[in-house]
Amino acid sequence: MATGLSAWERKRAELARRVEKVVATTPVLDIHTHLYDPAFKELLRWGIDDLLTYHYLVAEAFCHLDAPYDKFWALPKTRQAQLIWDALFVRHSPVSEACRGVLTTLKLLGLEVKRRDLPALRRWFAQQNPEKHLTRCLGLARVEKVCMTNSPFDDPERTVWERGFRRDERFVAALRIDPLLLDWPNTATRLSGWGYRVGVRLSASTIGEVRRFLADWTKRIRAKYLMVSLPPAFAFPDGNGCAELIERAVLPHCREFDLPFAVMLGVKRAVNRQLGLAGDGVGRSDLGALQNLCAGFPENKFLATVLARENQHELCVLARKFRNLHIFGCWWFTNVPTVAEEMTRMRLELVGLSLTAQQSDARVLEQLLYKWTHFREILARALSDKYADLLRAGEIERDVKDLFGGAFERFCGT
Ligand code: FIX
Ligand code: ZN
Repeated sequence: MATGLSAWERKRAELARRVEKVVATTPVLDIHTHLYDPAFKELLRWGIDDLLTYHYLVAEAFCHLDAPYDKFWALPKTRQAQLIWDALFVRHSPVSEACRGVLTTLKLLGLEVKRRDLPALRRWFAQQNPEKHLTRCLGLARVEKVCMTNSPFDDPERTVWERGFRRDERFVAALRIDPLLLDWPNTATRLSGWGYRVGVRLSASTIGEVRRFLADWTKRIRAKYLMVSLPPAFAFPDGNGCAELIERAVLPHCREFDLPFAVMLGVKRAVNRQLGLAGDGVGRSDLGALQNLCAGFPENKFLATVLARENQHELCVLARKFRNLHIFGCWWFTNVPTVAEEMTRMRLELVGLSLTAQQSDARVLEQLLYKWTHFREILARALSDKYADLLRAGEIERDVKDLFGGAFERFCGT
C-alpha cells in the first residue's frame, strides 16, 4: 500500500479492489451470443482465422485495403485473415476495441502477441482439442451459460435441430424470427413448403398457422425467449405486416408460453451491401414504439437493447416506467469502452440493478474472453464509484449476480 494516503483514500482503494474481485469472479449468464452448442459442429466458430475475419474487423480493414470487395470475398478464409492481420495488426497499431479484443484474447490464452507471428498462432490453435478448448474458454471468461441465436430460417442450423441431438446444458436456445416479421411474403412461401397452411394475407387461419410454427419451434429448441432486431423506422402500432404479426401472433404466443419477446432496436441493415455482414449501420429509433408495446401489452414481457447512443437515456427512463421491460447489454457499436461505461453508469443511476448489464454478442468462441474481461473492468469502475457514494452500503456479491444474469432469470420467471 502506498504511503501518504489518507484513511479515506485507503478505504476507497480497498473498496475498489473488493469490487474488482467480485466482478472478475462472478459467473455470467451471457444472454445473447451467436455461438452454438458443439453439436452444431462448424457453426460454432473458433480459432485465429475466425477471430481475424470477425465482421467488426472486416469493416475496419477495408478502411485500409484497396482490393475490390468481391475479390476479397472470393479469397479463402485464411487469406482474408492474413490481409486483415497485415492491415490492422502489422501495418497499424491495433487501437480499436475489436483489435484490442484480439490481443486481450490471445494474451489470456497464454499466447505471445508482441511478435505478431500469425503462423505460430495458427499452429497453436490447430493443436487444440475442440471440446477441451470450449470448456477452457468458458472457464477463462467465467461464463456459465450462453444463449444462442437460433433461426429456423437458417438452413444448416435447421437441419441439425430437425435431426435432433443431445443438448449441452451450457447452451440455451433463443428463437430468432427476423425473416418472419421483416420479410413476410417470402417467409410465407417457406412456411408453406414446411407444411404450414399460410397465405400472404394475414387471415385468421394464417395467423393460427404462424402460431403453430412458433409453438413447434419453441418446443423443439426449448426457447428461453423470442427475439428480433428491428430497423430505426420500426413503429408500433403500424399498418404493416410486421406490427400485425407481432400483435396477432408473436405476443399471444409469448403469453401462452410465458416467454419474453426481445427487441433489438436501431440496426440499419446493409448500409454498404458490399461489406456483407460487416455492412450494417445504426440509426436512432423512435422508442415510442417500445413504450406502446409495454403499455399496450402489460401481460407480455419485453427484453430490449438499443443500438444508437442517442436512445440510451430514453431507454433507461422507459425501464423505470414499465416492470414488464428488462433492458440488457451494450450492443455492438455501443460495446466500446467510452459508450459502454457511459451507458452502464447511467443505467445504474436511473434504473438500478434490475437489468442485465452486458451480453457479449460473441460470434467466435474465444471472443468471450475479451468481451467479458473488458466489460468487467468497466463495471467494476462504475460500481465501486457507486458504492463509495453510498458510503459502502451495497451488497456487492448479490448485486453483481443480478447484473450478470440473476435479474434476467427472475424477469423470465425461472
Ligand atoms: O442482430 C444481431 O443479433 C446483431 O448482434 C448481429 O447480427 C450483428 O451482426 C453482430 O454481430 C453484433 O454484434
Ligand atoms: Zn447479435
